[in-house]
Amino acid sequence: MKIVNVKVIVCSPGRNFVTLKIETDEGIYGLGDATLNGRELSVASYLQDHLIPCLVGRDPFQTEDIWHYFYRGAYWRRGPVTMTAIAAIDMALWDIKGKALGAPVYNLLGGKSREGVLVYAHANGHDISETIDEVERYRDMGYLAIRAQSGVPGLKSTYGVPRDHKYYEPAERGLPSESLWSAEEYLRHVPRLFDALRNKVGEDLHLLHDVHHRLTPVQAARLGKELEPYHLFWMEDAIAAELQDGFRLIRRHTTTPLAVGEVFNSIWDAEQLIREQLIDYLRMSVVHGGGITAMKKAADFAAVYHVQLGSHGASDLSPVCMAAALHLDIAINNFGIQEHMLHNPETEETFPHAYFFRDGLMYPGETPGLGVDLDEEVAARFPYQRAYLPVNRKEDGTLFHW
Ligand code: GCO
Ligand code: MG
Repeated sequence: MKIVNVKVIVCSPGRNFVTLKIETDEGIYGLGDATLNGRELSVASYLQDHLIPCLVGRDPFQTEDIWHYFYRGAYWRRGPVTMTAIAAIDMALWDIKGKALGAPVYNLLGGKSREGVLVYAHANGHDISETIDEVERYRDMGYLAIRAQSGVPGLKSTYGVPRDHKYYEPAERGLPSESLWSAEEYLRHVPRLFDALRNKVGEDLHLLHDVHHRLTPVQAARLGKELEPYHLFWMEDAIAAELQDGFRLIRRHTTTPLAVGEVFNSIWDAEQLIREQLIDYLRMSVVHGGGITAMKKAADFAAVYHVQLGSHGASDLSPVCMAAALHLDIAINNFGIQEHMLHNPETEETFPHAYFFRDGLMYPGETPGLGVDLDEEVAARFPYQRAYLPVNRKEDGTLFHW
């Protein structure tokens, strides 16, 4: 089999997605997600201008060699743009391999280690009582694990909470908006949120929380400690993790489980965190972590240190990535949980898929390959629109982590 044609499809059914389609001389094609939120066109260009010319003519079964060709062969390594582009190629090749062999991709990765994939939903509200209502709504939909975020008194906008009452989507059309941050207000508020939530929903529901990189190590240690009575499934991205050593301090002070890594793009971003057992869950995703080939190895490395996978699955990761994540999640032994943020109806129409949700778990389906398609006619109705994630400042104007 030979790769004969490769195209990049950029569409915006409510938000931007970049999809790679690799076509072969046998009529089989594969899809890969290449979406990097707010930087979509850079990945499209990296693919179009630099990778696709080297891909045409190759045997799509050579996933390992092709991965190394683009990783080592570029000389310049790592980085979100590069690794997202490599990931898209890798996903599409696994999709082709599965279709050609008549096998769902999970069967090529070791088969099913479990019947279904535990997922967590997103509940958010402008205040504690709205957040509690949302948690209960998701619990009624069957979710067994729910992330809870709430507006912070004194702050105009907060990560994870939509401005209006619509569904949360951090990227906004136009130029970046700015939000204001106060660690003091936030640190006072979050323990109250989880105290109220546990009182209302009891102990059985898994509760999660995302700090979104905004604390210092000692502040994160304090929050983790104060949240201990509420038994969180995890506290996510407590600090900005470039400084992997920062997690040592947090770990020393709290038994609240720690998750990190949605912005990581290589195992080297997490190597120390995993080797020193400073985290419990690795959040790196198939789309930003270099594809199925790279993520299977990252999961196997993490397994040695009893770290589990808890992949990023926000709405900016397309249904192609969600399908790839579910095939990996169901296959590996050290799976923990998968994020599941619902896509809007336009996105669902653009990307028909075999995966589904039932009673708190997700299933990749039995279709050969990844089990996801792209309806190009529908996609053409939704052209690209420039959009950015917000930027964040401290109250005195200092630019901070968003
Ligand atoms: C999450 C994330 C998202 C990201 C978004 C960035 O845990 O789902 O933190 O909300 O901010 O995916 O593109
Ligand atoms: Mg997050």
